[in-house]
Amino acid sequence: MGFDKFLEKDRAIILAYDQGLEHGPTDFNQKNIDPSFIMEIAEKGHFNGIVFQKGLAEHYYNGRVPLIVKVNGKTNIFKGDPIARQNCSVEYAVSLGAKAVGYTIYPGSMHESLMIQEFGKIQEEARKNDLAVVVWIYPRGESVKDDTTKEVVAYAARIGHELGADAVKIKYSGDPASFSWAVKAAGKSKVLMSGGPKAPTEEIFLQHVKGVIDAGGNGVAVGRNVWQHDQPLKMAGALRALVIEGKSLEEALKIVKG
Ligand code: FBP
Repeated sequence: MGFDKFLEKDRAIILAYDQGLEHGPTDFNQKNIDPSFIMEIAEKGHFNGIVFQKGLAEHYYNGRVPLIVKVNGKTNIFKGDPIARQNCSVEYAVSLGAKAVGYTIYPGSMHESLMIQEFGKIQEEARKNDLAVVVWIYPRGESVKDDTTKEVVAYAARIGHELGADAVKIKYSGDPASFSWAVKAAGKSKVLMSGGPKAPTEEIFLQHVKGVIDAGGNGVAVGRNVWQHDQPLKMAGALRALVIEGKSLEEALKIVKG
């Protein structure tokens, strides 16, 4: 089943670019607002996968990097307990060239059951179409006070595993020891760290990535820390060094600053 197409030595660096829907153009500058620029980073930076919503996949996907079509999403205009509903069928994702579908669940939201139910159908549909399933699990809403504690992050990972995801995309819990509990909780699902806003320094971001690998995680599915960087391909090189090649933080920093 599934996620092997995205793995290299059991690891993966995935480039996420659905922020135009999730956050709006506020994340973008003159260059990275253009999805062709991101497609080029994914290819030249040797990413193992790229994430697009269907609209971008229709116009910009070039077939040269494995595609994950995100099949749900939401804007950040509404501020209540979050819900993101399906906007693309599995069948249509296949027609766009997808090798996986992506779906976000917000456990803790008052709407979590709708997303869990909807994801259940998508997961089964994906299995019939031999597509991998990646689930973004972001505990969020009134009931969630801190989404990066050891227990909350491990719970997120376990939810993905219980629901049949091949890979779970979760937040970093702050250190390798606590994150290794999430990796355990994820069982046979692969574990990818979600990036978040551009970190104050490259070192902070890359330290987190190294922590994920040290904890036994499989890699990252990140966006802003790559395509908001002045030199996205250097950041891609640093990620590849840490995640795929198992290099040290010092070596990765040399690449990104070099
Ligand atoms: P980033 O590395 O840019 O944070 O991307 C990861 C991601 O999961 C995107 O796929 C998604 O658009 C975004 O984060 C959602 O961010 P949030 O819901 O935390 O605002």
